[in-house]
Amino acid sequence: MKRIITFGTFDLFHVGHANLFERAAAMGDTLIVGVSTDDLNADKKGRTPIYSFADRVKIISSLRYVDLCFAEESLEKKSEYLRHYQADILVMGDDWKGRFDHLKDICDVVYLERTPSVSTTEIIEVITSK
Ligand code: C2G
Repeated sequence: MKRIITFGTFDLFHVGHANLFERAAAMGDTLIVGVSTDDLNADKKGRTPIYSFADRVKIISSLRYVDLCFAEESLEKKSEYLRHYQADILVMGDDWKGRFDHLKDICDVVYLERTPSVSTTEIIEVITSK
């Protein structure tokens, strides 16, 4: 039984997120998702997510690719999360390429190509410019 883990904010859930989950789920038997808290996202991106943590968890938990969600409270706690959830593979989009290579002593680390031409930031820009 292979356990796959991934992390992200997944704000304004879009097809890039779905493609990542689809490919990550196909790599193993169980897909576990660490969903960034509102505070962590504010730290990472300098803004509060449009969708609250509770709403993002509700959307992500309802996807057939996803078996389990938990709160990602800090980027620094990754090794703790990987051990706690007994992850075999950490999967991230390639905008994070190299950033988690130090975790390769705990599990495999794989970066998948991002889906081109879609991002939460761009969606916000398009909507606010209308
Ligand atoms: N993603 C993708 N294609 C896109 C947009 C996003 O494959 N067009 C992927 C990202 O590469 C990431 C995941 O979807 O792996 C979630 O994206 P974000 O919500 O932007 O995640 P981020 O806030 O960068 O959080 O611990 C790491 C993080 O918490 C990552």
